[in-house]
Amino acid sequence: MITTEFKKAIDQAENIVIFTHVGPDGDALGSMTAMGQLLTARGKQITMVVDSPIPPRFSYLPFIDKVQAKLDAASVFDLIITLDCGDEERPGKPLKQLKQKPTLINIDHHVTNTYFGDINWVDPKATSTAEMLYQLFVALDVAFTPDMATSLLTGLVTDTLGFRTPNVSANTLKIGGALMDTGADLTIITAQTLNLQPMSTLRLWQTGLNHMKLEDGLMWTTISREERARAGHRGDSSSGLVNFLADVDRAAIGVVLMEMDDGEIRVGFRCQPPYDVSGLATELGGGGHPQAAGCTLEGPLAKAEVMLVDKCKELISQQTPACDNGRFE
Ligand SMILES: [Mn+2]
Repeated sequence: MITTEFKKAIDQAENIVIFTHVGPDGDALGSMTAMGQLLTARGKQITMVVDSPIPPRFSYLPFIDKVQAKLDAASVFDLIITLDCGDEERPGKPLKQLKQKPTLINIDHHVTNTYFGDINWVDPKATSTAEMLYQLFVALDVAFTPDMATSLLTGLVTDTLGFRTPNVSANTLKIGGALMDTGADLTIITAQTLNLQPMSTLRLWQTGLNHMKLEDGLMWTTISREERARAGHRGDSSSGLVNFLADVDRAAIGVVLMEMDDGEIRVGFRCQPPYDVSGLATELGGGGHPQAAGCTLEGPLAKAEVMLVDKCKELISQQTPACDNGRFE
């Protein structure tokens, strides 16, 4: 852990800017608002910046109304903290727009992290950046508040899909229990972040499920720019569709290719162990976790699809255990 370096860096700083990744999820926003609360409690001036719209479902998060979409032109900071960002592109434009670059602390759990900070703490075994922050806060002897617990439990719940992913350990549940004891409401967090869906998401799933295909263990679908617009979908992830595809009993890997307004193709990968999609996502310029990763490809959609289907089938044949040969016939 980076307890000593972290403490020294924040003690010396007055104006701290916190970034998380574009297309923020519950771990991104939960971690960011928890860190914002900690630093505010320590008397720091904080600025929280997310280069994307905040999904309305996260409106219950403490401090979420303080998150800005842009940097103020005159901003000067003496410390940068990035949370849940695997590389320095993930915070988007605002990080690049900073006039001077003070010390950057990179706290993240993506196995593909590029260690782009001055102080790096990367723990791919952690279920979430929020779980790492919980450990850091305990080490710093932080007096947890119900609001802090709400932010941290949000990160835990969303990155584990409600404590269901293979990396959930007894310790993850203990941390979840401790956060509930401090005042976080698991029912509200689960309902807001996992159950509640805008109608546009169901329309997107409808389109994606209509086009789904299964070949050689690969379950995939595509969504064109027009289809995405018709569904009224605004985010840059498939909002859980890719999980459905990967969870089909005959699938090894699930993939969604979604064409964005600028013609780029956002790709989400999911798989079950022993399959690992993080290497392929990294090779294609993206990153992520062994069982959940993503990348962005150039269009057109049909060309990206052909290339990706080939690569995924090859990966499945390489990673299929010898005793399972023929499993996907
Ligand atoms: Mn995360």
